[in-house]
Parts: sequence; C-alpha cells; structure tokens
Amino acid sequence: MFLMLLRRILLASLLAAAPALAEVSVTDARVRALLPGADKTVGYFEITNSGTTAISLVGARSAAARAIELHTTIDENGMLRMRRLEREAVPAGATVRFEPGGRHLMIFGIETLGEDLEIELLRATGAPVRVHFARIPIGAR
Ligand SMILES: [Cu+2]
Repeated sequence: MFLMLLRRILLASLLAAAPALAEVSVTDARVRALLPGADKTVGYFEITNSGTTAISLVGARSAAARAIELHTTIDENGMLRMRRLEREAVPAGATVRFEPGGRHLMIFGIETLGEDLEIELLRATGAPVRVHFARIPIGAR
C-alpha cells in the first residue's frame, strides 16, 4: 500500500518535471482562400493538449495579416452570428476543434494569400505555437 503510494508520488513528480515541449499539437490547420476583392478570411484547426494542465488560447497573430481574432458562432433565433472570444480553454487531455459553423480564426487585413499562412497561436502562458495553415478552396470545409 505504502509502496504503491510512493510509486504514485514518484510518477507524479516525474510528470511534473518533464519538459513541456510536446504538450500542444495542432492538426488539420487550414485557411480559406480569399473571395475576390476580400482581405479577410477564416482559419480552422484542431488543437490537442496532451499535457497535465489546461492551456488557454488568448489570440493569434501573423506577419501576413493585420489582425486575427478568435471567434465563435452562435445561433440567435435561427440567425447565425459570430462573436469574439477573449479566450478558449483547452483542458488537459482534451482536443478543441475550430471548424465551420463553430469556433474559427477570423483573419483580417491579408494582402496576398499564398499556398499557406504561418500563424502563431498565443497562449496565456508559454511560448506561441507556430502553425502552418494550408490554403483550401473557397467552398471547402
Ligand atoms: Cu468570425
């Protein structure tokens, strides 16, 4: 009994001491091509927190865009509206999806959009997470 407890404590302290390198991973990052004449678009991705503490996304930025906001989509009496999110929590062990009809990145002030767009996802604590968003056709999800 005591040994089991001791082992558990040792394991817990090992986990706590482990470097937090690979705790956040982003997959399926994509940005929608610009409509003719438009300078804003949306970005989607999945973020997985394999660490042991929650992380909090508080924004995003890109050298190729004037501003990027975290948005969500809400249904107000059948009208879909976008609302800005100040932050989005990703609990330990969880995956949060930014996807069509839900959360998304709102990307403003793009001059040209190439094959991909490099975006840094900003966390409340910790280094920015640098992600390559691949351009997808206007009608794609
Ligand atoms: Cu939006």
